[in-house]
Amino acid sequence: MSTQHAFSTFPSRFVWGTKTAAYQIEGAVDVDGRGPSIWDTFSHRAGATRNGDTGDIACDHYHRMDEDLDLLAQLGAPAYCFSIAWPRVQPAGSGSANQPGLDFYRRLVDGLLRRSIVPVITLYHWDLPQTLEDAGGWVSRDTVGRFADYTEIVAGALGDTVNMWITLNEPWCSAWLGYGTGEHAPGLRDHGRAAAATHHLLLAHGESLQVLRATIPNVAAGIGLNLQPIRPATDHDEDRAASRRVDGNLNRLFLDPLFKGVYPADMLDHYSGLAPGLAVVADGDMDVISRPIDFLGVNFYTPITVCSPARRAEARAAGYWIPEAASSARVGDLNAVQVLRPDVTRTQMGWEIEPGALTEILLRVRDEYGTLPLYVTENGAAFDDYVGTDGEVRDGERIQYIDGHLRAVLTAVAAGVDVRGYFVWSVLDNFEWGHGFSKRFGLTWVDYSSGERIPKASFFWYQRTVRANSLEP
Ligand code: GCO
Repeated sequence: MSTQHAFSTFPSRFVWGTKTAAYQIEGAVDVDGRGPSIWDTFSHRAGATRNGDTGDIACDHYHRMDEDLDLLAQLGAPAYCFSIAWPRVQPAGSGSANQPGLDFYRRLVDGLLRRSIVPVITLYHWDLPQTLEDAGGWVSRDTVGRFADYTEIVAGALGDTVNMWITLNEPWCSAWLGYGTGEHAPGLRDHGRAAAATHHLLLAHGESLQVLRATIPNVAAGIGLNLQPIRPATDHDEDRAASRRVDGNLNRLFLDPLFKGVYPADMLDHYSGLAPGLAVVADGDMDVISRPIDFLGVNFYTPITVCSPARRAEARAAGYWIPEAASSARVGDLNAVQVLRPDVTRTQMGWEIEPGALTEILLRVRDEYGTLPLYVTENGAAFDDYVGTDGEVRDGERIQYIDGHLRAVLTAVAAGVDVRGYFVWSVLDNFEWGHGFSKRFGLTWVDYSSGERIPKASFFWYQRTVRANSLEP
């Protein structure tokens, strides 16, 4: 499918935005009563992150908020999606609110509104209060109730001026990177716990949704999922079966419960022998999880191609490159190996660049899960940016990446998909989890030693694109 769509102008009410996350940009991890999160614990564990980087300071956004609000105003994108750090609001994950923590977000929202920028809140972007993890974290059903209580506090404090809410960002990452592969906090490697965490995260989403609707009249509430087309390296049954397993774990394990109220049969079977696994599902849970949402946030970066581990030689013969480290397609028990196409450009993350795959996933959601409004709530790329001798950051690759994916959005829109908006990940270079500060995704360069912000060429390109609501100059 061509991503070069005939039209280059976006729907008249298309929402242009950027996105960040608390632990990745705020810093100030022990300021104004904030308690420790699982990422504070994990990032300080030896070997957990590149160079031992932590979010202790990050972009120091907590202290540089006004400067960053002015940067957002200069960019001109009318929406900004940020996440609330749960441990700023409830330092131990339960009990009464930490008012200074809430006050920070009140100032942030008021600052956005004063600059005519629409605030969009993500309630959970992976920074679970450590105290709750000590009590079982997302493997424990109790955390579901704690998240509902936390939602009530934040919605009560900010719901008068914030209408668009995302309950969870990428629950797959929280569950499978956090409890399955150990790449993310809390750094556990137990697929049975990851499957149970999957369920409790989805349940927490459903309970949070109910609280949002009870607290905020006419709220627009949704969830953000990382979705990717998963393709077999060849038409061989074993490769097709491997891609189906990865698709089941990454996409359908979340889409099916949310939109169909059931877990996919192949995944129930795949995880049936694990404990606690999906045995934690209780009567009524699936009704809670599948409560209707007002929009789905689609976080998209790259497609994945996989082969059966037994067919590595055939995959190589078919022209694929198999990185030695690719022992599995992110989750070991899926019995799949990710393969790369040598002729496809990759970002600094090693992610293949194929804008048409975004169109593919948007069409799939519409065709298989429903015609609800979609927002591309994350799309962006890391490249080897640098500041030139003239002080400029010329990131033409990022411009090309975003341009291509916006054209892919237009292709989906022209096919009748109700795509309402697009958020660049991210407005600032920031802490890229296990990669530390080694991967830069921002439209703005951040000098992590001085804190200086330098808008990159892509910042000004996006500024012009937003202003024109079009991709043509
Ligand atoms: C994610 C997270 C972001 C990442 C970004 C780049 O999708 O993993 O939402 O926190 O930083 O996507 O990986």
